[in-house]
Amino acid sequence: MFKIVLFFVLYFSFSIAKHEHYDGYVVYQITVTDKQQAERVYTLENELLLDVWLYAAPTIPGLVLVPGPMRERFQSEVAAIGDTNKPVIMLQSLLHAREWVTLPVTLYAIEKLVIDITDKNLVDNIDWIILPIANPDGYEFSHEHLRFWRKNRSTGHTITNLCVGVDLNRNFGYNFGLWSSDIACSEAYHGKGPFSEPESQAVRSIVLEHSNRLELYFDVHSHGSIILYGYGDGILPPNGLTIHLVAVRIAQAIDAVKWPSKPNYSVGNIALTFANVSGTAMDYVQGIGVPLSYIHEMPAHRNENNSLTGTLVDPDYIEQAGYETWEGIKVGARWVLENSRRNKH
Ligand SMILES: *[C@@H]1O[C@H](CO)[C@@H](O)[C@H](O)[C@H]1NC(C)=O
Ligand SMILES: *[C@@H]1O[C@H](CO)[C@@H](O)[C@H](O)[C@H]1NC(C)=O
Ligand SMILES: *[C@@H]1O[C@H](CO)[C@@H](O)[C@H](O)[C@H]1NC(C)=O
Ligand SMILES: CC(=O)N[C@H]1CO[C@H](CO)[C@@H](O)[C@@H]1O
Ligand SMILES: [Zn+2]
Repeated sequence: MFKIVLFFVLYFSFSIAKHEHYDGYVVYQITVTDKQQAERVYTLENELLLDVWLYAAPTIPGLVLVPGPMRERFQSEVAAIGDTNKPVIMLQSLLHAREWVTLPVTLYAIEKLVIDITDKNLVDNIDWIILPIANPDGYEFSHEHLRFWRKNRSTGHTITNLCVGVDLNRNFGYNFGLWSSDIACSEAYHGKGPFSEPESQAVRSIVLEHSNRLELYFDVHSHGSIILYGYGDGILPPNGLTIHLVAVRIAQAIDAVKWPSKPNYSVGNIALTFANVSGTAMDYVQGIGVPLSYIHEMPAHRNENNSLTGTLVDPDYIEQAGYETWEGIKVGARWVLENSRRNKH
């Protein structure tokens, strides 16, 4: 019957108040083959209180926003042909609040998947999950108060609330607490326990919901011009060679279009390149069996080596940041299409 595609998931569950309305909403792309099917979408619009962004016609796929509680009914109405076999790729930015230059990367990807589609096979054959602001309260705080705020804004870690916030990229349940700080005032404070924070819980639930199809997890940070992979204790996953190879290809694709003033990307295991780390989202996702999981560190602002000023954003670089990183993401996506676990049987 219909061909529906999970287009993107609006995980606004921890967004600021005016967006709470969209908690759990999902946007589906619908392809219809005849007029009757197109009319069926009209009737579903009223039955299920759908918000139709774009009506489907036999020549044009439609876009439909489905409220969370209606997802199951919507899927059973139209999803009999629905494709739940596609690989999933997840892109994420702003887990660390101050790393503003990571946002253009995910927004540019959305642009290339929804508006300015030049690689249709990546749209048609992959389900993309994009979480542009993984740490919304910290991000807002870095705009309103302290530009270099990194953590989330959770309280209750000290008696007087002198120090606020947990480093979300130390709060995930992999090697939790081994090489992070238990001091609330530290920038690398890991929180009261693994997944103590709603933001890391939200990422976990997205990842677990799609774990059997999730092939590539790409967590964008700033800065360092480096693509990092697990594990944070220096032990390589069994497919470490593949993880490294795909990262090199992604890096080379970005290098080919980067600004000449920026260094080439490098690639490596995070512990061997920097230091042992624990509780990263990357390691957690790798650890549940997702084949490719990366931290992608964007180039430093004006090649600054300082960990704070390197995260600043040159307005001229914003579009380039999105463009060049998408060149790399596409390479990863194509690799997934050719090698996903689904193709192996
Ligand atoms: C990093 O973790 C590995 C594995 O647990 C351990 O052997 C090594 O000593 C650690 N390195 C540091 C600097 O703590
Ligand atoms: C950067 O990478 C390109 C291609 O990957 C290579 O040709 C070039 O020599 C590299 N530059 C440096 C400085 O290593
Ligand atoms: C950052 O460090 C690199 C390597 O040491 C050096 O080449 C570069 O000039 C430094 N950048 C700045 C802005 O100092
Ligand atoms: C997303 C989320 O849970 N944000 C919380 C961060 O911490 C502040 C302060 O405790 C809460 O008000 C937010 O709800
Ligand atoms: Zn970061």
